[in-house]
Amino acid sequence: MKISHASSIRQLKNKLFTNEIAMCANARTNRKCINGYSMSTCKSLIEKRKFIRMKKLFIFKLLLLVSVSVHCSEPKSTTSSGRMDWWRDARFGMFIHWGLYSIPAGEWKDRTDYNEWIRDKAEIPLNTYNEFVPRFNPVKFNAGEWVAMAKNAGMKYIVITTKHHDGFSLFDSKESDFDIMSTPFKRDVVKELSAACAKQGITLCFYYSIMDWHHPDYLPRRKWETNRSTDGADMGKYVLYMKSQLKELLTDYGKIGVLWFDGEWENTWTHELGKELYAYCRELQPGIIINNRVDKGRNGMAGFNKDSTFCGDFGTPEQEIPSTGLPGVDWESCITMNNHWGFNKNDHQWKTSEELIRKLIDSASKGGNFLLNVGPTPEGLFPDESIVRLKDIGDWIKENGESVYGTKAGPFAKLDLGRCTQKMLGGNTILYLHVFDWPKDGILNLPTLKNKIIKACSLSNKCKNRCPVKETKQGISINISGVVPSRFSTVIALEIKGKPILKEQITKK
Ligand code: H79
Repeated sequence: MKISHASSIRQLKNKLFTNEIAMCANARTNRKCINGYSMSTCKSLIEKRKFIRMKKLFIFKLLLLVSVSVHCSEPKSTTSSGRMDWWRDARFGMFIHWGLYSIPAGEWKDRTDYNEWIRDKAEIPLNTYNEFVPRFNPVKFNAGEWVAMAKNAGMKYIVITTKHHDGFSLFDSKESDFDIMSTPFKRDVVKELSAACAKQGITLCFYYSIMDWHHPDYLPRRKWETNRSTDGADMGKYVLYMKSQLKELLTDYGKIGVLWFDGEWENTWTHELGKELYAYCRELQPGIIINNRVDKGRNGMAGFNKDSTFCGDFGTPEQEIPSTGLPGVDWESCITMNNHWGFNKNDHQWKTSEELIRKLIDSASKGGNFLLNVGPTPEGLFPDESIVRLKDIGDWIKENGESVYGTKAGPFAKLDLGRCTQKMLGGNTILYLHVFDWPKDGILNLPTLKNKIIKACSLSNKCKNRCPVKETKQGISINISGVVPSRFSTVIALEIKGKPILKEQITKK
């Protein structure tokens, strides 16, 4: 898919539009037509122009369709289109799981461990689940505050659940009454988030579930849902419904960064449907990035199937960071802060700030993105535990962000000291050494590099003091005994000349 098609269309549209307005204004007000043409010549010129415009737009649209349908994934080596660039540089985003399921907060009858799957797991009949609609009134919701918390944590994009498996639309959808406008809240929270994101420079992205436990045409029903009739249910009609909703989402909310599909694994969803949906969304927003769950190319929770015939721009490991990354493809690990995506008031098993920061580093060191989840309360607030962790991550990012943003996977297979990310700067490379285990003797040991070493310093004091570096046959040793460790993870920046060339691969675990 070439981005130039889209911009050419836009340019062409603008040009014709401006000309036409000028001519029409003259014709309508019966003033003299431009360039001294008579009124009839002017009117026929307008008609002619309209025809040319339609013809050109048709050809461009056709080209666009062809190129979109041919390429339904973005190989990692592609640098020309630039479509993935912002996302590759961003490295860190916020997932938000919010909907009707936030109201029971994980509790139903005698159990307290439910989540956004509560309707299915607790086998709640549709009519009973619908009773959450008049109870959804998150009066404390403030889009600006949510976006600011993501931004201050160093996140560059937000993925919000516009519709989860329960089928509830968190946005104002003309296609469904099972949406936020039917709740007492009656505010399009997605619209408010899109305005806040635009204001604060954060890229808004949409999660959208293919599986839908509410729409009458979606098939199959849940196994336990024996009294919900399937008479007349038509998956084809459901696909049209999805497309109409996606059209709303991709036309009324500005430029969207990523479409994050999910719930694609039931056998009513096929590769052909996935391919078509990918092309459809790219047609609506040519620059959009779409995850691999639009199609069937996902390998369970590992989130990636090597077969490149499947559509999708990136793999989606869920609740895990692949041990050696996913070589040759883009990927993003999505992880919860506790053990649930949607709000669960009894889940107190929070990962520590240090664990979360190290997961971000781990993902970046393997060339992947990190999408960290928040499950807001039914009142519209982030849980306090999430707020504390976001603040800690933000503090670490303020000092060490350059070791994450715009970096690539480090060159070493495995490092005893922790992790490594890298970035080219002019003709040099900065190797960011993330020290997870502080060496007792104050010496960081690295494998030998063929490159000339320029300097080593710590980001914790803004690289004001240099760390002495020694090169021996065994490798490189950096003396960090004078460095004051950072609170969660210390970063040593090692600058070398050129691209890193390893003398030997480290094999130790
Ligand atoms: O939105 C959150 C979860 O609700 C959702 N994905 C995250 C981002 C999610 N949906 N399902 N699951 C999590 C777990 C589903 C697992 C399974 Fe399967 C579905 C097991 C068998 C079918 C997917 C497909 C994993 C293996 C095959």
